[in-house]
Amino acid sequence: MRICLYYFCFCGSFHCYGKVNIVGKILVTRSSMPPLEEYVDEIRELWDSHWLTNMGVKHKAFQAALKDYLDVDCVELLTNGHMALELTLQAMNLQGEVITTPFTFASTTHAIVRNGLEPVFCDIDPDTYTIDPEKIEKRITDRTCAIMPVHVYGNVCHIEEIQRIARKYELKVIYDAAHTFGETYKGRGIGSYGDASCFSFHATKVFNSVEGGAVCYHNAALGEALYELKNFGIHGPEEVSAVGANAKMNEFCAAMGLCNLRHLDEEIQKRKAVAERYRERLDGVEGLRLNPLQKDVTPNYAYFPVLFEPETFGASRSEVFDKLGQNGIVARKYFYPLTNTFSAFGGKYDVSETPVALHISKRVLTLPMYADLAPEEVDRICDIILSCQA
Ligand code: T4K
Repeated sequence: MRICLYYFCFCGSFHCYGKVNIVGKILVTRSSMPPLEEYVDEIRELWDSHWLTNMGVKHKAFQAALKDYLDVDCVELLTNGHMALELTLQAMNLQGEVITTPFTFASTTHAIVRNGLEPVFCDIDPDTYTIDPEKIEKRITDRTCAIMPVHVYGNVCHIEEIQRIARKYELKVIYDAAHTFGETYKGRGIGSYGDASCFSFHATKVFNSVEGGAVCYHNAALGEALYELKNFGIHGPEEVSAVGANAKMNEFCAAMGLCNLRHLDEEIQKRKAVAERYRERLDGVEGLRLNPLQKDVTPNYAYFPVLFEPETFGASRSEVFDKLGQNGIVARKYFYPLTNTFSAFGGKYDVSETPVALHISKRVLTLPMYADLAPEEVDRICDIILSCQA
C-alpha cells in the first residue's frame, strides 16, 4: 500500500505543494508516541464518563503536570501553539505595533496580524537566529506596544537585554516558545520569562499532545482572560464579555500529553545522542556552521539546523537539499521564505530591513532530528552531505 503525505513545502519556489511517498524515507522529524496500551489506559475513563472536552479531568491533570514540569507560575492549555500566541495578544488588549522577527514559522506573524496589530520586523542575531537586541530600540515608535521574540530552534533569545528594553519603554514581552519545551535558562523554566511564553505541542515538536499549545504567564487577570477567550469569551452562564474563539484542548489531546510527558526526559536524551553524532561528523567542516551551544541553557535538541556557506563548502543549501531528497532524506528549509516576504502581505514589508535573516534563510537546512533516528542513519545523512563538497 502506498502511503502518501501532502505537504506544503517551504522550498525554493514559494508556491510548491508536493506529494511525497513517505515509505522508506527519512523525514525531518517523526512524532514521539507512548506505548499504545499506556494511551488506551489513559483514555479508558473517558468511555465511562462520556466527558470528551471542555476542561475535563484530563485537561486539569495535564495542566497541573505541565505547571510542574515547566517550572512556571501558571499555565493555560489551548488547542495549538498558534492559538496560544493569538489569544495571548488578544487577552493583553494591545494596539499598535509589535516588534518581531521574520525568521520564524508563519504562525508568529499571523498571530500579530490577525489581532489587527502591525508587525514591525527586526533583524536577527547571526549566531543564535533570534531577535538582535541591538536593533530593537531603533524599531520602537510611539505606537509600539510589545515585543514578540522567537526562541528559534530552541535557541534562547537574549532575555536580559530584551527585558531591559521592555522595562525602559513599558512594552509587553510575549515569547514564541514553540521550540523550547522543557528548556531551562539560568536554572529557571524558559516559560517563566517575559509577560507570557507560548508553547506548541504539535505532532512535530519535541513534546506533543497530537495538537496542542499552552501559555505560561504570571498575571492572574491574563489567565482569566485567556480562559474565557478560549471558550468563546463566555464569562458566565448568561454573559459573553469578549469575542473569543474555540481553542479548548480536548481530553484526548490532554491524555496524549500526559502520556508523552512521562517519556520526555528519555526522548530528549535520545535526541542528544543524535545531535552529538551529527556534531562528530559535521563540526569543523569548512563552509558548515552548526547551531550554537548556549551557555546557561539546558537544551531540548528540537532541531538540527546547519548553515551552508556555498563559497567555502562548495555546494549551496539547495543543492544539498536536492541531493538528500534524491536519496530519500527529506530535510526542510525552516525558515524559508521569511514571513515578511509572504504574498499574503502583498509586498507591504521591506525585506532589505532584515538582511541577516534573509542571508540565513537562504542558507539554512534543518536535518532530520528525532529520538529514534539511528546512528547509521545519521551517518548516511552526513555522508551524503559531505559528498556534496566541491
Ligand atoms: N511558532 C513557531 C516558531 C512554530 O514553529 C510553530 C509551529 C508555531 C508557532 C505554531 O504552533 P502550532 O499551532 O503548529 O502548534 C510544522 C508544524 O505543523 C508546525 O507546528 C511547526 N511550527 C512547523 C515548524 O512545522 P510543516 O508544514 O512543516 O509540517 P509537516 O506536516 O510538513 O510535517 C513535518 C514533518 O513532521 C513531516 O515530514 C513528518 C513529521 N510528522 C508530521 C506530522 C503532521 C510526523 O511525524 N507526524 C505528524 O503527525 O509545519
